[in-house]
Amino acid sequence: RGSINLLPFSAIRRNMMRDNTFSKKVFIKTVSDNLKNKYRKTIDDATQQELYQAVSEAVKDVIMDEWIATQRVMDKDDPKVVYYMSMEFLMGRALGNNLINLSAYKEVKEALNEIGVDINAIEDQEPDPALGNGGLGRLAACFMDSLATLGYPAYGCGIRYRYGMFKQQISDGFQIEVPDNWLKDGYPFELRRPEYCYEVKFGGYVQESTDENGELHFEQKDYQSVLAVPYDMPIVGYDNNVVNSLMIWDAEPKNGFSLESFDQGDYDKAVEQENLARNLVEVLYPNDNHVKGKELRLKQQYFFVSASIQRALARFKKHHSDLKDLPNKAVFQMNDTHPTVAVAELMRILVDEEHLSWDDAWDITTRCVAYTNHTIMAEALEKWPIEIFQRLLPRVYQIVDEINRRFVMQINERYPGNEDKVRKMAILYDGQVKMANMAIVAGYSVNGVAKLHTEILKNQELHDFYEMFPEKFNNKTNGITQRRFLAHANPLLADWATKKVGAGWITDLTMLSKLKAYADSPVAQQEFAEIKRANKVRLAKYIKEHNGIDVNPDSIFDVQVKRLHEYKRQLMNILHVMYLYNKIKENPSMDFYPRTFIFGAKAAAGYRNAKKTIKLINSVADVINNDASIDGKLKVVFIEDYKVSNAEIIFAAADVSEQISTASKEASGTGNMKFMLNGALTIGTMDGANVEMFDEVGADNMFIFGMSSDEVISHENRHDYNPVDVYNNDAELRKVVNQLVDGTYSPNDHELFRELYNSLLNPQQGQVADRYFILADFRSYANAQQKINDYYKNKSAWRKSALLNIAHVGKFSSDRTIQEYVDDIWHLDRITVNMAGV
Ligand code: GPW
Repeated sequence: RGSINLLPFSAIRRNMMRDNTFSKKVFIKTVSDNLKNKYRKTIDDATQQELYQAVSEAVKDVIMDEWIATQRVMDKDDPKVVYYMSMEFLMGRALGNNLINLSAYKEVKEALNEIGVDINAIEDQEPDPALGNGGLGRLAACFMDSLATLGYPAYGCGIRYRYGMFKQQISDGFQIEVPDNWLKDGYPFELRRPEYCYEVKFGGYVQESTDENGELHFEQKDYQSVLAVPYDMPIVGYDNNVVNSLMIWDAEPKNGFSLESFDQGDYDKAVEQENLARNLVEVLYPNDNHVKGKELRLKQQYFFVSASIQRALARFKKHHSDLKDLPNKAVFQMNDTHPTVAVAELMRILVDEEHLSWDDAWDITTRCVAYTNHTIMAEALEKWPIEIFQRLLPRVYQIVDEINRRFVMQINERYPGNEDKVRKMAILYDGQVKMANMAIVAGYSVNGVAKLHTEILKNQELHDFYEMFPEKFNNKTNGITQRRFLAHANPLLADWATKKVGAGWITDLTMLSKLKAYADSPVAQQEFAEIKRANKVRLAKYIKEHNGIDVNPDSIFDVQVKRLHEYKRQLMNILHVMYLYNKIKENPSMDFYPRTFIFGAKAAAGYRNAKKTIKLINSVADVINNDASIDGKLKVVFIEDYKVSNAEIIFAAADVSEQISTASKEASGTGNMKFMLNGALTIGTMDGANVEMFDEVGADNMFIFGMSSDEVISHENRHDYNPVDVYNNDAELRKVVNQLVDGTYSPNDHELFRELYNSLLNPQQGQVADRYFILADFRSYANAQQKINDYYKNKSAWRKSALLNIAHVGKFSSDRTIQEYVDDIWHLDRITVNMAGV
């Protein structure tokens, strides 16, 4: 990369902050200088990708000044820092969001306009850094945004996967996974930091020795190691000069591949070590709410955790010599159990490398780590075979073993002779390392992500732990960032809200409650309707371009976008579409408001039922969309490659938000909040954060249906649910279920959807029939959908409800969530970054 002189733009931007003038001329000059220096091109002959790079470099220059200033404050003030440790950060595109948070989006958009460049087209050049699967990874990204905006010192710690979430192509209705080479053109918003490299060791054995003072030492021998190299991404706070860092780790071979090893006869070992570095961060595991005990996954976990802790301790040591002060300066928040090896790694470093006693090390560790649980799904519980764990991390395993030994003693003290308690709570049991148990035992805080979820943790899933450590348990209901999901995603609605209630909502979402005053206003309702329609036209255009399907922007846009999972019940949604189609065919003049059912979802590559559901949705779409006899009343669209960037377009355009998980299964959900923020009405179960949305917005403005979580859980405990009874007693539902296997949607292969049929009625070995209560909830769902049909016809009532949803969304900002984490768990102080004189 050549050196680029970018000073003019940043200087001008700072002038802009002073006298409110933005020099488009200087900005354009910066962009054209960048094009010249980077590509030997002018604006006229640059490609869109080159323009994107040049614009991003210009923006990065501004960010750099604030980033330097923020790091300087952190160095000087030495505040307590949160290290948010997560296997996933689903960031979405950076350029547009950074411009929003620099409060420079409009100015840059206009400047680009003047040279005939469309900012949307430039933004579309950026790949989505998709270093995450779904909700959990996106939550981490929203948290980073809120931390910076609230001015809290924070590092995100994660992995720089060379391939993020796969790109989804739909071919003949089937999902095909295509590698996502997001780094191929170079990513402008990352900074390689080779000066903060660390070694991470795998395998070998532990050598014990005694020194002259009679003290025991443990040393890992004959290991393979890789070099962890961090790349920092700037996290720009909203209009406050604060720029935090996301550190994502790349793996490099320690010495490169050297002939030296060959000479020593260690050729094989050198090859292995080289391959380890190459494979380690190659790809994100594409599973959501499901783990497979793959050795490479554990390697990834230890790799980023060890490197992050080493960097955190190095930072700490710049200011401190006594590690007992660590809990006052650092907290490690573990995003689910994926980084839980942090507990043992921190212990290892404190005991083996810093020579603290076990008790001192344990005291420090247990005041530095905290754990967030994101699911009660059994298949998402991480358990590693001891054999793998011990072979890969021999010294870390010894430490886990000792943590376990001491904890089991504690259990026995409290519950003498109660082997059941040991069975359920021990960290090592049945040949397995149970990561959640270690996270709870070591963590000083254990939190769920919505009220209902936390209650289920306390009363069911983690009840034994709750009984032992009630003080650890707390709730932190999830939230989302309004900067991305309103300011950036929906500029029309954002501007409208600002006109009505001022711009305060950008950093205080509860300000939108002032919109209540407009809910009954015919003018406001009309304005809202026009904005919603414009956003529907925008999505219709996207669908036309990507799917070739014409959709009617005056139909109800009914949307379910999220990972494909049986508990999320996309199958129930499409069965209901099939049901509606049957009804319209039987009675073409029935009362029916035109509806477009929109789906977007990626299925884990090996998840058969999920993939079949995608095929079913596409097959149903083919039949319905091509049936001229229904007069376009019903359309079905499957949006290919659902990701953060198209999510922004989709949320803005939705009328109806489908949040239909089996009650008790969706820990929180966050898409539900993004729809609400954009004025969609929710049809949903009393699950996850839906419950709290209902508390905020009220029964009149939401469509609730289905079994409660208590009902679901008691059926599960009593094993007394029989879907065949439901099937036998509901002729219309029976017809729909039969259509899965009678060729209606698969004329060439009647067996194509047999597995889905079987999952409902005819469980295969080891399965439970209709595990997610689709048939049980179907009628109640159909009734709620009927209510939507009727309600939408009353334009004024619908728009009023939509406005009330927006007005009551305040609680669901991740700013509120982060403030609660800070108050109850992290105890951080805000920093202020002043750019005057820079
Ligand atoms: F299984 N979530 C997710 F708990 O997106 F680890 N992926 C996951 O692997 C897990 C949870 C895990 C989601 C929850 O399903 C969702 O309900 C929640 O809103 C989100 O995490 C953020 O808390």
